[in-house]
Amino acid sequence: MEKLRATSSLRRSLKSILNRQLSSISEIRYLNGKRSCQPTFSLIRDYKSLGEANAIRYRCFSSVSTVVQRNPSFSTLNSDDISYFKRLLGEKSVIQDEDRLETVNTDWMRKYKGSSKLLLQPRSTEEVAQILKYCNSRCLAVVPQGGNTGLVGGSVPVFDEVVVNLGSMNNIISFDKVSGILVCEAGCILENLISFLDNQGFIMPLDLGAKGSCQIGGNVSTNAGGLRLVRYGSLHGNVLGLEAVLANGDVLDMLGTLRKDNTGYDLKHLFIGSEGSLGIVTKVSILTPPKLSSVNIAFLACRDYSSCQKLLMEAKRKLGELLSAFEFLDIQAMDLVLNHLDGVRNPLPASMHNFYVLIETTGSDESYDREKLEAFLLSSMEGGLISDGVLAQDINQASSFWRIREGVPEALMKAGAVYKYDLSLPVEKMYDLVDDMRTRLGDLARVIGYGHLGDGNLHLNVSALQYDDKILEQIEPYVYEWTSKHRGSISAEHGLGLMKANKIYYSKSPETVKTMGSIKKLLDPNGILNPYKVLPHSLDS
Ligand code: FAD
Ligand code: 2HG
Ligand code: ZN
Repeated sequence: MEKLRATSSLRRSLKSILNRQLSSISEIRYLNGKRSCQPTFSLIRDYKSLGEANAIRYRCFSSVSTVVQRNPSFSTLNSDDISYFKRLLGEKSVIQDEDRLETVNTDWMRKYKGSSKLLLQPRSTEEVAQILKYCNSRCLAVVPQGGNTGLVGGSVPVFDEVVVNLGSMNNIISFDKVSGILVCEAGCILENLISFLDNQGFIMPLDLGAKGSCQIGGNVSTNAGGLRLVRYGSLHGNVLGLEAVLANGDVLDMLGTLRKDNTGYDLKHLFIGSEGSLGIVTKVSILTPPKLSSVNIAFLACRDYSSCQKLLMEAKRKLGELLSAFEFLDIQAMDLVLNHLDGVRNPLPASMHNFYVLIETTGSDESYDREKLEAFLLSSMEGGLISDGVLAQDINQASSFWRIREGVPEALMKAGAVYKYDLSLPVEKMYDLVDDMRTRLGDLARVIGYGHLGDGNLHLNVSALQYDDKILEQIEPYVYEWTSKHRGSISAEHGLGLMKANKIYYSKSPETVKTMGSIKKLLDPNGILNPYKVLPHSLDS
């Protein structure tokens, strides 16, 4: 009797959900190009100098043991270097202005800060090649930089490395409507590519909250995952070719546009995800899927994590090829967003729920897609997996749902200090770590769990009013050991950067790391490219 009553109330609830369904498909066509979460730069921190000229100049809040010495074999800039770069690039592209340097020396989180005295803005591959050739001959260290939205301290200098920002190389080279292959320069901002493709009837196979600032070269160099990976897979599959400049200035033209090409080693993969440590990516060729007309977004509440997990299994089985995003956030993440972001409200206002799931479907047949989604929602409600939910009825509502999910990093920044962990874990174990961390930290800090559930990627964030070593000691190495014990990855999508260069062994065997070191040595014998990042510092000696 109890069960029957519950079922009929769930049916009523579902009916009201479905009544609120997207009324016009055409309204939502431009959804993906429009939803945008510009990174904020409002949080300023005090950086404590460690004092020694050759030790790291700033306080690194991310890892207890990250203390780096400047590599003594690197030269320091002199006036001849500046004159050379001015002759090569022209005065305007050689920047020594303090305010601009402050921006490129500081990362998005305001957590890592270098002290570079020089920013170079090349406009062509040839200029990049000349810069690197010169830097290599002078043993000047270089940091390749895109939109500087990286979250692991990889995009900013550690000491006085020269910053080479690709922002001026932002041309679209070609787009083939038949194959959907886009070829562009590395400095194109992701959101601009999304808008360009939207007009052509295509979409980018990746999308992320930082799209307004990040560049495709940065995306490729970090092998960024984001919100669509569950549907379109990783950039290792979507990037068909690229052009990269090695440390000695050699240009590797691997800018193929072929789906199939088995001629020898596929070296482009070395540059996808190597975070600027092997070369500077200057051009990219990428396969883009057609834009489909029927997009639906459901914002759902679940009682517990186990329901989220079962809902994912059901979504994969019942929505199949339509599923284009499956994201989750816990009540603590929702609470942060509601408290720190203006104009954001919970679309399920009756009461707070423990977990929220955002599901997006994308297809080409409106009535078929809706039927499938309705059947899925109905059975999930009857099965008790969903406790409440709403379907976006127009583009504004759809954007407001995405704003909640994409707004979490920004809300975390506004809340104060944040320790970020980006983990791949078996889905059934994932939230146990969040619970464990809550027990370990008690009142010391808030623990927030959210992320790309569809890809088994947890974003574990620990939020506190200020950075405190007592907090960090409770988190590390516990989180890394926990992840390693479950054969997870300590970097699902953000990379290793400076933050996790010395932690690589938690996810990779010594032999694998040694081979990576040999590749680095081969391609960059002087180690000038993004030093102190990605690989453990012990390999440098
Ligand atoms: P940067 O931050 O400038 O650089 C990142 C790394 O790539 C550095 O090591 C840099 O040296 C190297 N690099 C940059 N350009 C080049 C180049 N042309 N050649 C060689 N090396 C280069 N990441 C995800 O994976 N998924 C997400 O969902 C996601 N969401 C985010 C949301 C927000 C709000 C923010 C702030 C960040 C998010 N990120 C996410 C992290 C970040 O946006 C990505 O890593 C992005 O791909 C970085 O691109 P970028 O152009 O900003 O690169
Ligand atoms: C996201 O998915 C980003 O929103 C940022 O990858 C994750 O803030 C984070 O930890
Ligand atoms: Zn993410």
